[in-house]
Amino acid sequence: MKPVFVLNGPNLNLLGEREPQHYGVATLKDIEARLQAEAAKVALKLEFRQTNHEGVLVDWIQEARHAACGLILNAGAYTHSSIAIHDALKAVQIPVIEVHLSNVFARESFRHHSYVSPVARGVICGFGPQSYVLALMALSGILQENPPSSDEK
Ligand code: CA2
Repeated sequence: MKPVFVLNGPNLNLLGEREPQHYGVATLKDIEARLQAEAAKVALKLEFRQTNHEGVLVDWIQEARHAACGLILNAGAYTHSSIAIHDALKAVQIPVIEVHLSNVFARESFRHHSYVSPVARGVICGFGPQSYVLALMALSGILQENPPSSDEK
């Protein structure tokens, strides 16, 4: 089985350092460790990455088309601005779950629009690090219901 790609966008490398009122105290390494433990329970492999660069996210989304069985994406602030990421996701056949740590709808209005949501299978936001775990559980359910065909594995 191919891994699930978990892709994280700009500034998420700063988690745990500032803005705990929005993002909590866990670091991205803490989130990865927790998610790896949850993935092992449901027999999924994870490829967990972070970048501050929009084009790198686009490259990784394109890579996921062939190298991953599913995609969990926290595109950070690019969620609200990136048509390039929207277009890259349109070309993806595997299930994509959009995640956010914070409840973006309870924050500034510029965070209420997402270029990711229209091309995602579903969206989970507002549960802190648990958002990632819930996304993984959703993906695990989708993959159990619709297992990748043998040439997709
Ligand atoms: O809630 C989320 O997961 C977000 O994707 C986080 C982004 C934000 O732009 C989105 O609207 C919602 C921000 C990434 C983290 O930024 C930090 C900045 C300073 C310190 C810690 C994190």
